[in-house]
Amino acid sequence: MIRFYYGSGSPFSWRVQLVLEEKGLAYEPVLLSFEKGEHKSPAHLARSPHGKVPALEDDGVSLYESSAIVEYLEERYPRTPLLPPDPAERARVRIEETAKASERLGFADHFHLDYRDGELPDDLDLRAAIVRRVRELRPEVVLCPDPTAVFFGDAYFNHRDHRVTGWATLDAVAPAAGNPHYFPDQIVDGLAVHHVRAVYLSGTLEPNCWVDISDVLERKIDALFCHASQLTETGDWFREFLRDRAEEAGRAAGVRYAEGFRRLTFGS
Ligand SMILES: N[C@@H](CCC(=O)N[C@@H](CS)C(=O)NCC(=O)O)C(=O)O
Repeated sequence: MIRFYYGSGSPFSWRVQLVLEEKGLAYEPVLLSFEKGEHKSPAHLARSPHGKVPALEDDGVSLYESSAIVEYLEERYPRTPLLPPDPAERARVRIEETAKASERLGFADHFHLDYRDGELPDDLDLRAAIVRRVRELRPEVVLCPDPTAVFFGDAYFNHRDHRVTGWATLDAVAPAAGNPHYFPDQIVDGLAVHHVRAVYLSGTLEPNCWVDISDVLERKIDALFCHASQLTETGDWFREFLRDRAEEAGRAAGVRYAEGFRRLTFGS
């Protein structure tokens, strides 16, 4: 029988517990009291050398670190996989999640460029695809990740796909979309050049503009939570963390909740 060591109110423990429940595995939960210091006892330190929860024992295997435990459970007990094993089915789940998020946000439309996770190349094809969308949709404002935001603190750096998306979108917006000498085949196809008025860069370390999101913060969080198969962090604490971040930006903007962007405006 699996033995699951956890602490009260511990989000890293929830992560493992959600997986145990989702996979329908039988397990014995063992609550360690933080107040009594049970997570620092010699017995627990033997399982989890940093004296943290969660930890898991299973058939002679002893593990700590929630993400390692989740990976172990997924591979050791594949009968109820967290995601469909078939890549096409997995892709379908992701597409459905995006559709749900888009609906929650009230988007008029959304589309996929069908690149695989972690494999987005900053090449001519990607720029051409974005330029084509810009020339078709003719937006006033384009939003994309800030590709210059690389290091967030000393424990996280920006995912490569985000950085590539940011650079490719910026290069597509200006000068490409507005210049007939870039991707002239699209002009031959009947598309006209388009000049975007502003780009808002999200996830930036250098915000110069704040948008009041007080009325829509919960909707934003709900939309994020629609991407369930992509989230390793779930639960109320994560919702609270997102609120805290918006509150911090709100202080800079003088409103309750805000989101900071680096805004670039072109022309007059
Ligand atoms: N990276 C670890 C983090 C575990 C962790 O920080 N656990 C917290 C509870 S959420 C803990 O045991 N804290 C007690 C302590 O650090 O003394 C994981 O993913 O399992």
